[in-house]
Amino acid sequence: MARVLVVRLEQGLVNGLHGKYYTWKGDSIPEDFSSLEKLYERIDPQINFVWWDKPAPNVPADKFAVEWTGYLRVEKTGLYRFYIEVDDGGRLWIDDTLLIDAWKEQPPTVYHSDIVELVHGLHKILFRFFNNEVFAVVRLGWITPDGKAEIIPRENLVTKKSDTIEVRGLPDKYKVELWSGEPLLQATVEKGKAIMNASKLKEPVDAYFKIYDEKGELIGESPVIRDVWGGDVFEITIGKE
Ligand SMILES: [Ca+2]
Repeated sequence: MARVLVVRLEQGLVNGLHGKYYTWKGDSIPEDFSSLEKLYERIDPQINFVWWDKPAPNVPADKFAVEWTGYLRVEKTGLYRFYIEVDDGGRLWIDDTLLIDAWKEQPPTVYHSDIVELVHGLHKILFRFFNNEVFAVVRLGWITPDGKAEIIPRENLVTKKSDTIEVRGLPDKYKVELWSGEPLLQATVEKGKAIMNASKLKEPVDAYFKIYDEKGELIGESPVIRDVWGGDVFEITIGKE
């Protein structure tokens, strides 16, 4: 088999959380985010905001809601507490468990979660927030096992840049598969690029590529690449045997 050399040109895994900014109509506070109108998206490095006016371009200062998603990177296994400060309401889930439920109109108020044990690695975060009327405050912090209370640092928040993984450098009609024990994604090279739909990669994976020529013959496998995720761009070179 040929040697497959891989260079990562762009990293899909980025620090921060993916924020989706919505508005709603009517007098009741929003419950079902799927019914809200999405106005803006961006990566927020930390959740630590005081807004007297619009929270983001095109988003009104009143009646807006934000959903932040991504992962918490825990470096040390241990006991953690989370806290939020919100005006108006917020709800925090870690690993799909609702830890803080403060979904009401209120002046800036701090809420703490119960103590949770988190193991080293990535933990899913979902944080929802709404503001009914000016002004707005939203902060997301934690108390680490050594007792330090802080806004969660950007280094400890990760999300993905997009839902595609791109591979460059191979001849057209070659096929690329991404494997991690089993085939996860695949694409055929067209106009110098294989573009894989990576929306099903919910978290970063350690994975490798298998490369097939235009006849469908396996010609080589890459070394394992750490933390492959949506937004990654790779350049692959086929070396001599
Ligand atoms: Ca408010």
